Amino acid sequence: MTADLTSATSELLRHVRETVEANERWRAQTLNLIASENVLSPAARSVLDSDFQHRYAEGHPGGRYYEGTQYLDEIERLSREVMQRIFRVTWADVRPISGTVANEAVFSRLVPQGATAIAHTVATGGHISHARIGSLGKRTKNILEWPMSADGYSIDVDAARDLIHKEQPAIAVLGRSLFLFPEPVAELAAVCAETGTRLFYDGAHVLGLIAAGTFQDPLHEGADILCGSTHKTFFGPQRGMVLTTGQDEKLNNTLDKGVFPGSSSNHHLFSLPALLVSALEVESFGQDYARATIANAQALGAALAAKGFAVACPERGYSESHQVAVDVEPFGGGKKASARLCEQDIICNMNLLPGEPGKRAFDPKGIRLGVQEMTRFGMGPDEMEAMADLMHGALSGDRDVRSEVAALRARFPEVRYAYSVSDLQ
Ligand code: DSN
Repeated sequence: MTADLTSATSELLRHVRETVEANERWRAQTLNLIASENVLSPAARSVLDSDFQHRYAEGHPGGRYYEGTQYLDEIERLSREVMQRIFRVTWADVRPISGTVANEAVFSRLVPQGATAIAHTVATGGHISHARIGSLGKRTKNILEWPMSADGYSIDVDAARDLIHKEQPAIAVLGRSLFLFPEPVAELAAVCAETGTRLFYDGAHVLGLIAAGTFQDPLHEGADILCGSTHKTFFGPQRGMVLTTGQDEKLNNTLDKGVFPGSSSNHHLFSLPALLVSALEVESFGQDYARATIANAQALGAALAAKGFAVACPERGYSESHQVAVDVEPFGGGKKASARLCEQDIICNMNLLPGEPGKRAFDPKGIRLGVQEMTRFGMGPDEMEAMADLMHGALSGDRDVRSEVAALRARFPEVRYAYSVSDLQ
């Protein structure tokens, strides 16, 4: 039966569909370099839309507050098991619905009101949930800044040890959103153990690299807790996770309550099967993918530098992650440059660079580039070089590069490092 719609409603309905389709078409002809995104494989997408969309499942498999959850219980149990295997631990909570919600579960239980914390500022790459105006800031405004190396991209370990010793913070927050190099986890773990400081690692950006063992292994280097989102270098659906080694049962129980009822009730069940399929893909293909991603970031950094761009950390090989940071002040700053690139179908974001005041967030010097999505479509170092040339063309003159961008992108239509839909038959 067709509803008797007013013409305005029917026009609006058509507009909804057309807008979704227009985005799909446009995305397929762009180069996406947003460092916090990625794409699902068709296999993972094939289980994304199901009856789980309609259901509730608070609690744990086998211990729910609702009946009818036996099939979801199976998926959740398996998801937990696979994550524990991938991260070589015995405790994982896959229920947080995002990285920030996972962080909230931790901060809300482990940071007493008004306690001392240490974290990165947004300018040195810290996530907004680590800031005074974010999740951590709801617990305490007493957030000290990590002392940094001269280039601003690494923690000054000796100064950080002294700071922890002197201030004895309740929590020390590592991990960032602008994240080029590993954190000194092992170097800080001993002093944190002495001062009773919880060493927390926000691995949202680099979770897929951690899973692959190609970046660092925070929990086995001494961090107490690892949180992350599951849709960046870990190429699953948009969700979050909390992990520990599993050895500290009291900590596990505290975090469990932080997740539920602390920061979520129902947990967007529809996306859990897609997370499970993606996690199995990470297990099968994650190492090759992570190596290719890091090599691509280094290749893009070098190619941009060869074109005259001020890429961060040339003497350190530009990056050991999926990201590259570029000072684009000569092109009018991050806001203007990222807008111009987007007009030309190259999508990235403006970003504060170390040393900039937080109030410049809407007009910073830099842009942040992430190669993880284009790597998933199979691009390699040659394409990074082509991309650098297109960016140079778009920013340094009037060259309209849209058709060249579309031609490059069209050569890589399929998601790689993935199962096919028929593998689920
Ligand atoms: N802050 C977002 C980013 O890094 O893009 C993720 O939450």
